[in-house]
Amino acid sequence: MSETDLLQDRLEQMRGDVELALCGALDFGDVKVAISERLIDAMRYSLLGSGKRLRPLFVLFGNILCGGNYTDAIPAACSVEMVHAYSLVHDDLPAMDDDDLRRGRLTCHKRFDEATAILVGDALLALAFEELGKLPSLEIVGICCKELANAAGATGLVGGQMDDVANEKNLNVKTEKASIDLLEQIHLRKTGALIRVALRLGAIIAKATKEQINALDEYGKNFGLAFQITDDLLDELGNEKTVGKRLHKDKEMNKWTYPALLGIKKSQDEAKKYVNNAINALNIFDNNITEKKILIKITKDLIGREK
Ligand code: GRG
Repeated sequence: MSETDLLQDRLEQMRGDVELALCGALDFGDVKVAISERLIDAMRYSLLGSGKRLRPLFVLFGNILCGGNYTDAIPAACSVEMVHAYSLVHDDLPAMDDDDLRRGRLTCHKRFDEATAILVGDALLALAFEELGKLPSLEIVGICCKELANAAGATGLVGGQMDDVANEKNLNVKTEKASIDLLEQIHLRKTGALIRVALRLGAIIAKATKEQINALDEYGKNFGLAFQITDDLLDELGNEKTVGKRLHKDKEMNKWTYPALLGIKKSQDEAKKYVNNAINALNIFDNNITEKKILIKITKDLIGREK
């Protein structure tokens, strides 16, 4: 078997473990009160669709790179994916991006209805914190709850989304530099905060050193920006069927994106710069760790990704 196949196998094994744990977390088998079947169906529909599972995998990568064996980190992996899934469901609502397609099928509010979609997001966010309660010690549960709340709330995901929405409604384009700085600030929170916290949670559960956490944080920050720029490029250049959602919407809505502000070529160069920065941030970790090799491959593959 070639090294590439071995790395791919390992990645699929990790993804399989995440998938299994996510299914288990939505089993509700031992819950004694009656839960609305419609709510559970809609939660399963939104969480168990065909996502790439990037963020939960990052929890596991952060854990392994810092010496963990990733089993202990599985609940944290599920919790970050739950927050991500909630944010997608709410982002697709008519009051936000008003999208009909997500992950190649109808968005939650189109498949069910708006009220259900709002409640699915609320329930997934709450379940994310319940999931963290399964972590090995009360001290780790406490630290991870604080970290995730910070990343998900006004200082992170929600704050970034709020500025993005506000920006969209007030298109007073300033200088290119000022716009790029503002865009970067939005994406560091809207896209970057969850990616960073995923790596941090994995590391914290492995009882990582400050140096290890800082390195992963730097990796996450740069990966997040590269991920967002390539997401913007996909909206301009991608194939709707492969990406699984409606494209060319940013342009239609006159949204601030990297290609809109910098053009395609400069945006591609920026993405490459952040990919290189991300990979360099991993220098403190041993090159022989299989999962480091996988992480580097995932990072390089951002350039030219098709979904
Ligand atoms: C509603 C609080 C709130 C936040 C919404 C999710 C989001 C924030 C905005 C969606 C728009 C967008 C382009 C976000 C940045 C990139 C991103 C989060 C893409 C989707 O993540 P993937 O590609 O999706 O990892 P999958 O489906 O693979 O999980």
